[in-house]
Amino acid sequence: MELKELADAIIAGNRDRARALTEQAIAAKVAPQKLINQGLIAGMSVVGEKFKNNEFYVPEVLIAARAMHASLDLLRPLIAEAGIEPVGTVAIGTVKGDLHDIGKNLVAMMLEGAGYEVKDLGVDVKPEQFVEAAKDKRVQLVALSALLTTTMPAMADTIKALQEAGVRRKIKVMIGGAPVTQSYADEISAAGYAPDAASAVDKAKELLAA
Ligand code: B1M
Repeated sequence: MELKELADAIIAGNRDRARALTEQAIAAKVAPQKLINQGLIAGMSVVGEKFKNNEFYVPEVLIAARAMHASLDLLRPLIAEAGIEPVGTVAIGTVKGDLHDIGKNLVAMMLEGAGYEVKDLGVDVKPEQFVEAAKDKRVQLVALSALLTTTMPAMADTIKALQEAGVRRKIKVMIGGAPVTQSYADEISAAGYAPDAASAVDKAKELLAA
């Protein structure tokens, strides 16, 4: 089976086709890892590029992510059975006091599409909840989202809490959200900043490779 067809179905956001192609591939005993790399990740990286270049907008990305999830849902039991390791584990959330989650969800979906295991902590996540999540030894990256200038200080508080709990050394912190900038990331000593969901995947790769 040509896995480009699966990637194309994801790019087109065609959930039924993505599901049918995945079922066919599973029946043909294509390795789940190959399906993930050459189908799901390949498709979602094109989606990410198109989003970055303003060829795709939020609705197209959400529809593509829905198709990706339809395929991933069929693959999950096989991945567990085969003991395939994710490329990394990320704990993500919108910081304390902030209820905006559309951008955070896009970042989470793109990371998942790139092969990361994502622990989504939701919205209004307190520093101590991030600390708790970071204690999980699989978590290598803590990703903080904020959409309000008034909640940006909660990013600094979270970094401080991670430091005080002694978990900062084993994880990297990435921040993002409309009012957030690279200079703010520098100011609060976050390891990385990304302006959009596709760049967040690039930044996660860069930080985890370092
Ligand atoms: Co609110 N809101 N909102 N809002 N809201 C904004 C953010 C605002 C700019 C509107 C405005 O005044 N023009 C303004 C903030 C002003 C400021 O602080 N500078 C604002 C305000 C003031 C408020 C309230 C205080 C309003 C009130 O009640 N008086 C209130 C606060 C509630 C709270 O959080 N405690 C509030 C509430 C809400 C709703 C609940 C109604 C709703 C949120 C629904 C939801 O998220 N489930 C809402 C919405 C929808 C918006 C706007 C219209 C859209 C935000 C959005 O989803 N954008 C927004 C105005 C606007 O942007 N036009 C606004 C689309 C999304 C894809 O973009 O989230 O930026 P974004 O995510 C991007 C990047 O930023 C980046 O990647 C994403 C994809 O490219 N990114 C990351 C995000 N997180 C990242 C993390 C990363 C890396 C990249 O690494 C970890």
